[in-house]
Amino acid sequence: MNHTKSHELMAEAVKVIPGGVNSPVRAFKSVGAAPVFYDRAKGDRVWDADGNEYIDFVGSWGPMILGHTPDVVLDAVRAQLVKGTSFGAPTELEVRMAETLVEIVPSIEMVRMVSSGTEATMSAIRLARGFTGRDKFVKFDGNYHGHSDALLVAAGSGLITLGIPSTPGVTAGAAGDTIVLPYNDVAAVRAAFAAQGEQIAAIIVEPVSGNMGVVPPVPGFLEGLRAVCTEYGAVLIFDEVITGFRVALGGAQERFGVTPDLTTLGKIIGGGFPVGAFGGKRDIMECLAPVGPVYQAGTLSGNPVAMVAGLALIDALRSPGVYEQLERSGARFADGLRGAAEAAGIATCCTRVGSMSCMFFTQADVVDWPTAATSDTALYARYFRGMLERGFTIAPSQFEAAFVGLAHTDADIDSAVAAAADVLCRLA
Ligand code: KE4
Repeated sequence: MNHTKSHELMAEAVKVIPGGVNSPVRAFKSVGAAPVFYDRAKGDRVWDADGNEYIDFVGSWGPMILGHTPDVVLDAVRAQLVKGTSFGAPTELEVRMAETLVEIVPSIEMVRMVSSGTEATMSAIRLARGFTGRDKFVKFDGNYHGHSDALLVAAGSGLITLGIPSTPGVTAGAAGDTIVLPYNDVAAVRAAFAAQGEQIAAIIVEPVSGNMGVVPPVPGFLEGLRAVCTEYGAVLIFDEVITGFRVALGGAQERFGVTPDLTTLGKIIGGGFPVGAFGGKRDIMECLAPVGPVYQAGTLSGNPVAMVAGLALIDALRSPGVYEQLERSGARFADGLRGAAEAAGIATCCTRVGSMSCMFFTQADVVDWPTAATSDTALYARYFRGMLERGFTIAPSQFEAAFVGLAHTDADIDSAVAAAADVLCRLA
């Protein structure tokens, strides 16, 4: 493939943007390739600046569950653009979005819109601290909840991709109340609460980890977190920025039948526009200004363009059979890759929840960060480059998720599996 234009753009980009990218994982640092600059997309296809066509399994890191530029979203956005792109004042659209989230997400009785997942999780932690009057909170090794200071501790996604153990600029004071525990380890959570439970405001968890690769909750993990939070009066926060509307219409909390006190959302609910949300129990949410004393704000919060895009996308996801199709396509993709690796004699641990999946290049049973970390990232990098050259975009990191959406046909999935088989047998 010819990547001349992408290389030229990268040479210009690095002069004016740190690393040439506006988010580190886009730099392809861990996969030994020069980043590809995208030009356009439709359905499950993306085209780069050189006109190369790819079948896309990144999907903008999750939002493109309908595929790229779905007509229902484009039509809604076009109609809104001429009415106004931002008012800094309340609109009916925000009411309809809030009512939709309240109706669909089991834990949400009230919700506040923001403009990113980072804002959502940062605000949820502050709210939990304000509600309980406690300072400490629990997160899990390998979970990524955006880049606010207190959450950039033992975080996943770009930090583990780039091997950044801790981030300069995050002060001991900012991170000193963050308790990091092993994912899928309820005993460790119980021990931490036994020791200092009266100081712990919240547990925040990815109910299905998507930022150390895909790591499902082991049976009893989410239920255990729920029980401990109830016992100690701590706030259970499900960070469903990835899993929300992905693993079920009502997210992981619907799929696994465990209801948190607060939920954070992002990605899918914006239909590809900048959006985040945090919501939950009324008595907690009403601690937020202007009702209560916990301050949180945002110029573009509830942006009307993002609202119509998200409402159109969510409406499409409510059609009968959508999640059955996502389940089938997710399984077709993940099972196909697993079979290709087995045929090539390459040890992998393949994980999947619905239409999000990961192929870890390890023979370990991946259940947490230490087991995920046994993956051969150099081998993954060779696999990534092989797939890219064959016209398939997958996550430029072993420690991210692959996403299948409604635009992926069986034929496109099968062609990705065939390409993977060809790449993997050359890696063995
Ligand atoms: P944003 O601030 O990037 O919108 O959301 C932060 C966030 C919060 N919670 C979870 C579970 C998330 O996965 C994310 C962001 N996800 C990463 C990809 N794993 C975004 C990609 C990037 O950083 O460029």
